[in-house]
Amino acid sequence: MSSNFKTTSKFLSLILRHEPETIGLVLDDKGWANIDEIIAKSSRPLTRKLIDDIVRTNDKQRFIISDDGQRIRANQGHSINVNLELTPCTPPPTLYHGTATRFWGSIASEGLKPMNRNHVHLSADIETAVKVGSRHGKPTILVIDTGTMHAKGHQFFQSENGVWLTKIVPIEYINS
Ligand code: HQG
Repeated sequence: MSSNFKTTSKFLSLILRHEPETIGLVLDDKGWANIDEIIAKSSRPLTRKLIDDIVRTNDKQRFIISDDGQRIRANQGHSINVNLELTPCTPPPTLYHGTATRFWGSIASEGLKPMNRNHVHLSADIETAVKVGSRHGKPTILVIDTGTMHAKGHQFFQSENGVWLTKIVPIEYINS
């Protein structure tokens, strides 16, 4: 991936998940932004082709373009409040959460919280969880008893790009 690709992808994550106001953009209540408006307001050299190429080739399929081709939104990871219209679904019996060892003390006392995002993010496989945890430091993998959580009434969602989401994970469902 070229560095222009990477920095533009990060820029799209920033404006579509966290701070649209940095370029004077307003997302609708479902998180969509008009692509021509992004291109017009961005101070970066953005083109429609570059955006299309990033959406198509993004390693984690972070973004999606609307059926009419005019709008774009992030599939997950928001800190701003958007309605992604996610449908509750049944998770596999076990999911994984990759975090850093330095967070364990706090997690052990209060469970997993969404922190700055709207959901706690869970991975279907250990390899992905290691990558997620490594972003924060020395990784540690928490094994989540999602089967029991779901049976006890906790809701789970799967984003368009396959990330599992839930509001919180109380400590009794976490095995380290
Ligand atoms: C930790 C990436 C202390 C939590 C990834 C995590 C993911 C606590 C950090 C997505 C805590 C938040 C999300 C508590 C949770 N005390 N620390 N009670 N509860 N934490 O980045 O899950 O590349 O907001 O363990 O692939 O690391 O951006 O969440 O370490 O899917 O597309 O607080 O971001 O996707 O960190 O990552 P984050 P995350 P993208």
